[in-house]
Amino acid sequence: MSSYTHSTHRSWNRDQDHEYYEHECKKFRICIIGKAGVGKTTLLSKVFGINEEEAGVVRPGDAVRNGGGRHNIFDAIIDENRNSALVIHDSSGFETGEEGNLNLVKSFIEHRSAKPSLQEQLHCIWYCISLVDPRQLHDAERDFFRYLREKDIPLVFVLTKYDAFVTTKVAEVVESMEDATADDWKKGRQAAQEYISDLRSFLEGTMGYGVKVQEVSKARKDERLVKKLVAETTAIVKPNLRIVWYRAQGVLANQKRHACVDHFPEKLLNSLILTSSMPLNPFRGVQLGDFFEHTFHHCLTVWNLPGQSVLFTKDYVQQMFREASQSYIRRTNIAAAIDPLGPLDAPRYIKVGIQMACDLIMIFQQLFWATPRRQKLSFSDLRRELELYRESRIRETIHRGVEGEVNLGSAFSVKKLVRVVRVVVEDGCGIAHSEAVKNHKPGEVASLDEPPFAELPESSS
Ligand SMILES: Nc1nc2c(ncn2[C@@H]2O[C@H](COP(=O)(O)OP(=O)(O)OP(=O)(O)O)[C@@H](O)[C@H]2O)c(=O)[nH]1
Ligand SMILES: [Mg+2]
Repeated sequence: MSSYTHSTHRSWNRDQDHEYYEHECKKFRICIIGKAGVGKTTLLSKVFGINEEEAGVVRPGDAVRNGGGRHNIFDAIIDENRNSALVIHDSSGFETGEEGNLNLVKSFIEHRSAKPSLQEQLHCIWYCISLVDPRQLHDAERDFFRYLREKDIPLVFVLTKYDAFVTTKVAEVVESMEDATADDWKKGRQAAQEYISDLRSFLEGTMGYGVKVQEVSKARKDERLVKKLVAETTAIVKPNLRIVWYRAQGVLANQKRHACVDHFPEKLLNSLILTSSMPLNPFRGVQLGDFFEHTFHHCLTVWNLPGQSVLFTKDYVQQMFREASQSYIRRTNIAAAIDPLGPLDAPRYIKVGIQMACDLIMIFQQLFWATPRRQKLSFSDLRRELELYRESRIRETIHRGVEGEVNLGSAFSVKKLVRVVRVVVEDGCGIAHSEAVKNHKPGEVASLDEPPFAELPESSS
């Protein structure tokens, strides 16, 4: 065991962190509306890793019940273990012509709008319309859209089952689906897009120009559509809620990565600088351990991986992360306690701290990519990924990068250190990208649910 064990008993100050990352708001509150069977539950599980059957339901004025089951829109669906940054309100399916249902939704929206705190208000609405639903939009729904238009709540129209819709378009022109050529599929997609653009014009007519409309599907090949939905939603989420949204969404690693760097707690860097530069400070090693622990919690907060709240509470898990980052740190640690040089040598300790921070961000990203977000992270996944990281070229590159960037000119400025983390992490992503491309076999992405290259700048198309 390393010499850090003493610091693992120190408890992390939750309240402070909440204050820091979440301002007045700890959870993103989203409301999803749509007729029966349009795919609401499927979408929620894709984007947020939430399974309604497993999640807890909070009835107003009631305690948390386990096992969702039947619920109505007033119930708050919460699953701390899978996604600690999210509250869902699901309208549950209603049938065409059931005006009563939309009135219930309306009274729910009124009820939430009247809440005094940001935390209790609705932060976003996804209104789902199935592309393959023969049921047309009816008058009550159109009235409801006009009602939503007057509300100051970010709203996206989500057109579901795009995959099935394209298939029906292809089926309209071929004798049998087996005979469909690549060209037929292309035409099918074109026809689908034409229909969507008509629907968009209609919605623009009702809601005003600039209304957000995004088609999605549950098919793996259409993952980019779900990503677009997340990106579109980000664009309209109120700025003071963005960080909570970044935490809640389980689709875009780059949002989480940037949030992790841009919101790196200044307090932490300040104390790293301070303790490193005190001459003859016998506690530098301990303080490096604290720095690690707080950075670890910062990553946990932002990456918000499914299952982390159960898995990561164990001391030895943090220990495993430490070893993946700095299996050779003990020497530095001992040297830190006896080194008489003080400020002159401080960059070296700051370097170790910054390397740990960059490692953690890279490891969390790797865990995010490697475990499909609908699955909880398991202990064996974790062990495998940490092992991979430890042996990877990425760690080497990161450490070398920090060596090069941290010097007497940058080591004592919080701003400059954040910049170092940003530059080094982006370089590390470049390596991750090229390795992913190298190892990527077409049609074999199951183990890499989300190929990282899909969202790195080099491959944005
Ligand atoms: N082809 C296709 N099927 C989908 C898609 N999304 C959902 N489905 C299927 O549609 C059915 C209903 O999906 P759910 O997610 O349960 O729909 P829901 O809106 O939650 O339904 P209620 O809870 O009854 O209101 C399931 O069989 C899903 O597998 C999609 O994008 N494409
Ligand atoms: Mg459902």
